[in-house]
Formats: sequence, structure tokens, C-alpha cells
Amino acid sequence: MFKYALVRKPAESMIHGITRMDLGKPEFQKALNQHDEYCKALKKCGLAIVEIPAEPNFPDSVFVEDTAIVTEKCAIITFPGHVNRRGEELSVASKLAEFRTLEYIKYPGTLDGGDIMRAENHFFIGLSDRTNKEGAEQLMKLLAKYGHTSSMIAIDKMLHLKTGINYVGNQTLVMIDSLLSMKGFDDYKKISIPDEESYAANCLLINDYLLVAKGFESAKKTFVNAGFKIIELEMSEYMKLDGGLSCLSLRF
Ligand code: CIR
Repeated sequence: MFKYALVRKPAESMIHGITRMDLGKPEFQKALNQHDEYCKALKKCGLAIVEIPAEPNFPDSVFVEDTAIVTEKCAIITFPGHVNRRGEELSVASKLAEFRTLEYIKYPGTLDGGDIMRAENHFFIGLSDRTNKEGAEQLMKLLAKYGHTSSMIAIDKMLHLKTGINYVGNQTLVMIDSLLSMKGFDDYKKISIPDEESYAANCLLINDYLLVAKGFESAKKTFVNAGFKIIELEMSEYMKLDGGLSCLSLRF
């Protein structure tokens, strides 16, 4: 069970965040409101919110998930893959030091938390434009030191591994249809999400609830039929920046 969620509100500069999407610039006020609703949902899931100050110098810093991997025993601070995001991790590290022993990914290793998917004691590490082999190898060593297993999965097209694949407990993965044949996930049951609703694959299991993005009706039916208690959240302004539900918090 998770107890805490570390979050950071977006700064106004978020409208200049990195994106590969063509959905226009986010509206700051809407993004703030969506963030408030997100935090309310985390509280409903039973989490205490640990909030750190907004960082106007880092437009993407609302996506705190990319800056650390937090386990029961340690917090591994990342070396973010995109040069514009390097430095976001410092304030996250200071806060996490209050809760966990810190470990670090070091350059030339690069790694974004969005590429790390935990399934019970195993961690899948996506090799992407943001997470390189050196970063993945450093993470594997650190995880092994704390008793976890891990494996690397090369991804293409997606920004991060969890953009299209997420673990939802009970040996089950939520996956975009076109990824179903991907190697490395044979031992798992799969819930498939149509490619046209791919954004909905970035769902987030927190204790008894599954947080899902609003507006994806087919995915919603699939989740409800699979027996999840869902909380729907409007994510339009974060989708414009290529960010999903998991990116907005670190749960531990
Ligand atoms: C970026 O490109 O880095 C941000 N605009 C979005 C990061 C999303 N984070 C995530 O999927 N964990």
C-alpha cells in the first residue's frame, strides 16, 4: 500500500513545456484546476500529499515521476534524459531525503522515471530517447542491491515505456493494442486498449482505485468490466505536453 504522493504544481512556464504532440499550448489555469482534482483523487485513494514548490525555471517540472524511482527501501534520483529537464531532480531529492536513503543515476547514464514500470518485485526499464543503456544498467545494479529484479525493454515511437504499458496488479498489464506482441511480457495477463484511445493506457493503480483519463469511453468500459473501481480525471492540458496520469506524482 502506498502512503504518500509527492507532487508539484505546474508553474506558468508550463505552457512552454516539451512536447511531440500537436494539440496546442496548455492553458495554465485549466492545468492548475486539473492538478487540484488530481490531488483530490490521490487523497481519496488514501494518500497524504507531499507538495514541493513550483519551479518556474523548469516548464516540465510538474511531471515529478521522471525525477526518481521510489521503493520501500530507497529513492533513486534520476539523471533526466532531456537536457531542459536536468536540475528538476534536485528539489525532489531534498524532499525525498526526509523519507528514504538516496541513490543516484549518474551521467553518462540518463533515465526518466516514466520509463520504469514496477510489477511487484520486478522492474521493467524502457530503453527510449530519454533512458539509455548506461542509465538502465546503473538502475539494475541499484535495484539488485535492494533485492529487486529488473529487465530492459527497448521501445520506439512512445515517449516512455509507461506511455503505453502499465501494471495494474494481479499479474495484469494494460497495453495499447499495437504493443500486445511485444516480447518480455509473456507471463502477464493483458488488458488491451485500442490504439485510437492509447492515451488511456497510462492509467494508475493506487491502493483500491484505478485513476483513468476522462474521455476514452471504450477504455473506460474495459476497466469497469475488468472490475476496477475507477476515478476519471480530465487530463487535457497535460496531454498537450505528452504527460499522463502517472507522470504527475511519485507514490511511495
Ligand atoms: C517531457 O517531454 O519530458 C514532458 N513534456 C512530459 C513528461 C511525461 N512524463 C512521463 O511520462 N512520466
